[in-house]
Amino acid sequence: MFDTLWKNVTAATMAEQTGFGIINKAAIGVKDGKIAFIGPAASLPDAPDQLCDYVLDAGGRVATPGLIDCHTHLVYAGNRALEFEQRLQGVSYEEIARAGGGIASTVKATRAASEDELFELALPRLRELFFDGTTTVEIKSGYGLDLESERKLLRVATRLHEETGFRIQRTFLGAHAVPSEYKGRSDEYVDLVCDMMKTLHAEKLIDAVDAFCENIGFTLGQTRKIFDTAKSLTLPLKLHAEQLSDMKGAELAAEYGALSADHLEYVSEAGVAAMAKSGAVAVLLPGAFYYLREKTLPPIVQFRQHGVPMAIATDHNPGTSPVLSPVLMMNMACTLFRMTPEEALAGLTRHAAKALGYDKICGTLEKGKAADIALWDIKHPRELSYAFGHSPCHGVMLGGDWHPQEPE
Ligand code: DI6
Ligand code: FE
Repeated sequence: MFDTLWKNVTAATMAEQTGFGIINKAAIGVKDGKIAFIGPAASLPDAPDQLCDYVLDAGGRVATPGLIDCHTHLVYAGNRALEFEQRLQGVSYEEIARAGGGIASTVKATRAASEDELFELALPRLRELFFDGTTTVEIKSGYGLDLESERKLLRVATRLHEETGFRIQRTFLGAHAVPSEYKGRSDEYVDLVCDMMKTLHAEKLIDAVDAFCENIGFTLGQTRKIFDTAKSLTLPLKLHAEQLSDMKGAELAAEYGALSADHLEYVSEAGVAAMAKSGAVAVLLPGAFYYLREKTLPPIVQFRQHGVPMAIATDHNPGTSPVLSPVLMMNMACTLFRMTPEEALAGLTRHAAKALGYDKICGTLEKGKAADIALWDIKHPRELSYAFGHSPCHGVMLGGDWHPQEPE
């Protein structure tokens, strides 16, 4: 009846708004890569051995939906450790960016790297996420900034999916920065971004479109132009908004029906209300907040009051968040943002799925959803936010295939 059957599971289904959706002494049956049964083992129609040839005793371990890292810049070359040192000596992120460092230095290294080199650099990063229970990752382009290089990044993201089976959303972030050859001609660069988008969309390399709306990035008007082009191609939208200042990006994202607005430290209550109305997810990025030693917190209480779903992601990138641990992000969401452990886990599962438009496919443990499941060496899901510095992940099921962290 099932391809795999887990028994003796503490299932944190995240399918309910409270109590982690816990089912104690649960069984999870998997068929054809999907969850075919989830509920108390006592309600199985027969003894486990009668229902399946491959029964795994989970020993009371906690199962959660496979984690979803819904905002990363995973494909790039080089690193920015030198810039990290400079920042410690008092130079700001904005000053470094304006002086041609920052994103531009990663663009230079990335343009120089071959597709194979970029793949070999990105694969171990993806594996680290996997060791932390991750099954779905969003990957943005944006360190190429010309047609050939942006294509290279999106092709690497495509290959990462093909060669690992990870669910990967490929987001075109041509509007990440104005490349040096377009210095002072940002409107012309925006035209190029729109052209690149059309070309790469026709090559089936884009699943969604993002832009960096910021005083060191792109203006509201330029973002609108990019969004109009994306809409004409029926591509889903997301936006880096209000990371360093209030540009009213959240309002724009809401107006265009974007899946999410991300960062949001400086969003106003009007922006929060607009997001609530449009149904956009607030993607919060505690790694970047921590790394930039930001003082202004995203307005968690307002998001709660207005009912805006909050997702959490690593924002993995070499400049402002060189982190590869979603579990650490759960801890930081609690310690830095004062979110609850349940909100933090919802942020990496149910709400992260919504931020990608994948909420029908994954993000909760429910019958009919993908069998993307993380199994943890813990007794209660709140422990995921509590401890950090090691991964309590015992193993991951990806589309029905079981991958133990250590050979069994
Ligand atoms: N916001 C960020 O935090 C990253 N990109 C963005 O738009 C930073 C990217 C970098 O510094 O390389
Ligand atoms: Fe980002």
